[in-house]
Amino acid sequence: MKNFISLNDVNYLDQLKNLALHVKQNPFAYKKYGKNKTLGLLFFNPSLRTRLSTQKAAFNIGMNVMVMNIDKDGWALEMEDGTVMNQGKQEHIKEAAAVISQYCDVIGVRTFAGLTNKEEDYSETFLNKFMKHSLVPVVSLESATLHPLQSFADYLTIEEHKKTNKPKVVLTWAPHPKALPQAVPNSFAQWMRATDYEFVIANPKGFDLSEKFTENVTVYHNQDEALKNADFVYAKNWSAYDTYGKTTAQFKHWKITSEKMQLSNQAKFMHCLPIRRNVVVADSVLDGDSSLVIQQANNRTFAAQTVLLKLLGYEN
Ligand code: SN0
Repeated sequence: MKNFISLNDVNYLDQLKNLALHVKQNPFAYKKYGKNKTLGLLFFNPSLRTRLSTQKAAFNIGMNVMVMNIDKDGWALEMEDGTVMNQGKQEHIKEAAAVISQYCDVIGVRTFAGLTNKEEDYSETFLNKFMKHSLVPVVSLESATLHPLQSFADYLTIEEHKKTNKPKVVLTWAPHPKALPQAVPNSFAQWMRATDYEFVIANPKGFDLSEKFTENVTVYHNQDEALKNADFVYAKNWSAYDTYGKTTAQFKHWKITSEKMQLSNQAKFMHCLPIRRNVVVADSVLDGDSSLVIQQANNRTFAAQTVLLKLLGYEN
């Protein structure tokens, strides 16, 4: 695997899943593959799970890790070629990416969507520029449009908890006080479409995701209808794609409550975290037996460990 920025970097999903399940049972069996290798993690945005689980994954295979909150501790990076750099930005991405590449064998980068310029976000301007100048494999720690490590962990969690071969998985929009990126739902949709599951999306009118990620997926604008017979309910807020970055204070009734979960087939509740309690989901659901959010977060380690092994050239 050359880079891991999307499901498109995965050749055989079943093989990747089997490796992850083996890694989860034998986390320290691959120690020799990361020996004397260094992982650099660059964060332009906050992180809890991604940062810690990816570090832990690297430690499990014997890698060394360097972490940098590059937005706070680094120089401000210029992205444009040919700029006269006499303003606020001190360093060009060309030198930064090349220099960091010399210290690392794999580089992880987190860059959220700016949510102001759809073209720029959806062409993954920053990540592509970074990869162009990086000399080593790059793993996305959530980019403007995708969060593949999260989706891989979500997929593993569903595989572990499914009771039928073709469970019904519902991705539902949920309310939130802020405008959030579409990366988590885009990515989840991309991975779910690669499985045999029955996958549907529920969101209010005006909140449809980009068709690039939802082709052939049934989209309900009525949440109750979508939840019928669901085996997994994945809640997530996202801001509008069409009226880009817009959000709304309406649709409070899209919050996931115990009553809503009763419409399902005793579904498991999922969310990537962090989650706004009693806005996205009621305490009773999040604290109840059906919630898988902690298991999802645990699987982040094994998803990252599997991806790091593949980026280091491990063949299974
Ligand atoms: C990010 C998102 O993409 O939605 C990261 C999720 C893994 N979430 C947030 O930024 C939540 C921030 C908030 O205000 O609750």
